[in-house]
Amino acid sequence: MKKQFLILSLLLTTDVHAQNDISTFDGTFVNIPSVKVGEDVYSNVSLELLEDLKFKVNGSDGAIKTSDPALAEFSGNELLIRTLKHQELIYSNLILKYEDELEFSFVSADVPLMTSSSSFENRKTDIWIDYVSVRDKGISEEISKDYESCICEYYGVVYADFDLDGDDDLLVSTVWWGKGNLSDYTLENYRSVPVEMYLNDGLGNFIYTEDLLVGAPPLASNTRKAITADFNGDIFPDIFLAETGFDGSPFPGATPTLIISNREGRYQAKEIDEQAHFMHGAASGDIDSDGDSDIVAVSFDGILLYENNGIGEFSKSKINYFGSPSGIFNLEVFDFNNDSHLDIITTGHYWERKTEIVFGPGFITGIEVENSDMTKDHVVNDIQFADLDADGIKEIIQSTTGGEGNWYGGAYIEIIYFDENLEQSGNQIVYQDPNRKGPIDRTFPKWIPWLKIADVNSDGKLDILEDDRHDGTTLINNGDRNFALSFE
Ligand SMILES: [Ca+2]
Ligand SMILES: [Ca+2]
Ligand SMILES: [Ca+2]
Ligand SMILES: [Ca+2]
Repeated sequence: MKKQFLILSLLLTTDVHAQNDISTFDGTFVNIPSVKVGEDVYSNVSLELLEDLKFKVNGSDGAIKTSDPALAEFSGNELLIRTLKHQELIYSNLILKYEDELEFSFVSADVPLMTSSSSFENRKTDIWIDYVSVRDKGISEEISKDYESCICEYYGVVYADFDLDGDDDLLVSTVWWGKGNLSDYTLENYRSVPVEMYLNDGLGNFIYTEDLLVGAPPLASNTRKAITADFNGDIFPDIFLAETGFDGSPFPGATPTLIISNREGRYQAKEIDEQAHFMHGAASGDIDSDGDSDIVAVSFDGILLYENNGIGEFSKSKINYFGSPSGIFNLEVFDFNNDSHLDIITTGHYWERKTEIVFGPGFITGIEVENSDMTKDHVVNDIQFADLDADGIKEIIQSTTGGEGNWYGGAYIEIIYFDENLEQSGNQIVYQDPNRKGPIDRTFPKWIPWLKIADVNSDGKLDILEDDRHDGTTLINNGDRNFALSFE
């Protein structure tokens, strides 16, 4: 009888979680769907607001023994409520101190940085850092030692407020190239590399941590792009890694990795696709306008859509418009024509396939983007969208480098202008250095994998930066389409 009751409670509790897995405050009552107390988890704990920010326990649906993570935790002295929704506001890390007779007093709370469903929007951050120096030397040396490689080249960089304390933290996913001269880069030697998470201490320092991970850091197989959005709708930002796997014949691919939060804000790798793909880029956004963040990815097997069911479970299909993905290596998801439907912008080996803007929600029509003569034989590494000249129309800002015959030689930044009818109206090369072809140990400037658009000198005009401050290419926007080059 007792056992049956337990199973029943478990079912009921699970059901409650699925429907409403966030703590809420309606102005009088705090409802917490799950509170961990020792080895028990209480469901639907209700606290009533008294005067002077004091709360009194109003009741609960009872407790079950479970090791499942919970949304809040009571230590005996303090109640930690990890996230709390009050009308449209979200609070995090609320601490209530236990007084007596089931009463608590409010101590503190944070306001987290909010995560958009658009991974492109989530690239924006106040942080501008040197990728090389931010990494913990001890950690990177330790990892590198095991892997006989410097593991100092990385394209997978995500800024997100993982601990919900109001500042952007960092996740980096490096690439294993063996000794770096490719002499030992074989399928037999090839290694996946653990991701590294760093928490912002609020003073500009990034502290390596494994505390927010369940178990050992997830391994990633040649991450070519990392994106962030809250895929399971629990406020905690999640991560998706577009991985190519071994970057050589026979291009076996890798299964893409989702690193997703649980109720305690701890992260775990989850496979969302059992098929291996050579995946070189990805972006997320609410493609089907049902409120959650879907993932679009570039792979040798086509342009893939992973449609989210709202709790971070995905079903895969192919976007037929693109046909063969040949020549496509990166993409963004962005509402380029401003009709409130997200569009997919693909790019890569420009000489094989031009950059295309394909319009949502149908993805049956698109337009091609013309590069300037100088960059027609280039690899387009990154595309950004911003209104730099303040005419109300967004430009494409792209980073390019050498293609066939001069692979990854040189660094170029180009702006592509459009008129109000979305007709392309001009191209402007604002930076070019054909000699940037640094080695993977970063002792000499290399091509530019990622751009950053930000008002770096606080004059109200958006500037163009290299996302990695290590080489620090900076184009200060002086207005009237004039840019002044410097290096930070
Ligand atoms: Ca943070
Ligand atoms: Ca999440
Ligand atoms: Ca969706
Ligand atoms: Ca659109």
